[in-house]
Amino acid sequence: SITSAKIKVNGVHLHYQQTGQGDHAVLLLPGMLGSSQSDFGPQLKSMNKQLFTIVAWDPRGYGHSIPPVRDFPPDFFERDARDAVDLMQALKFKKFSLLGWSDGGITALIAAAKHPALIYKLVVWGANAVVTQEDLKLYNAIRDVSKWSEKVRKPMEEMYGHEYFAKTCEAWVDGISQFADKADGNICQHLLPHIKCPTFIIHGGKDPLVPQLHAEYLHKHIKESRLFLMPEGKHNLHLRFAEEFNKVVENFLR
Ligand code: TYC
Repeated sequence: SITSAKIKVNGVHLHYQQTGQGDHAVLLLPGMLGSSQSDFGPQLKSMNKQLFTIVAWDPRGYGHSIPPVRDFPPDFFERDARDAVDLMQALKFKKFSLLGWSDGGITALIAAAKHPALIYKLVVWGANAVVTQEDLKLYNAIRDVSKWSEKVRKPMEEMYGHEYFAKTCEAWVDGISQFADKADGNICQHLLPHIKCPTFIIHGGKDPLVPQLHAEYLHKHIKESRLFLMPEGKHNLHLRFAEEFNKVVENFLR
């Protein structure tokens, strides 16, 4: 069974889902505007519950962790990283692995770099440590949510209502674009050398949102990392190819 609960962390009532009885605790971190419910159905359902205790969280301002309204100060990824680690500590997990998708991958990279003693292993996919000029164009192409595909837009509008969804998407584009003004478009590249845990980087060969150079960059700068390409995968490879994704991730974690 999958339980759903809230716990107060850093002044915010964070929502999470939890399943499994394994000794190995893992936290699943969703992408921009994502939540445990929208982003991790196949992982909560099908990952091995004897081996793992699986927690999936809704970052503040996303999913069912509202209020607060989501905002994007310059340190929003660091804030998410602190919330994520503090959530797992509040739930009494001493050491755990992080599985982060896209923005959740960035959060996981920062958390692993800042808390090496707490993180056992790290898995990221569709993540990036820098923002390039090309990325800026891609971000601006999704600013207007009426241009999103029906398939991706509908669950978001059901979760948030049209107005919150549209506003938060625009705020996200402005928020992530802030990094392009920094030297080298840095988000967390300076932290990558501090990641000491075994790291598994997955990338979809057909990801239209995050160019493959980001995965290669992460692999180059994270010492204990392995890069795995899913040639047919797009950005949502863990949903579209859930069975293969779960299998390779479980093999890496065990
Ligand atoms: N980072 C977003 C996420 O967390 C996905 C995304 C990447 C959106 C690039 C737009 O141009 C973009 N799911």
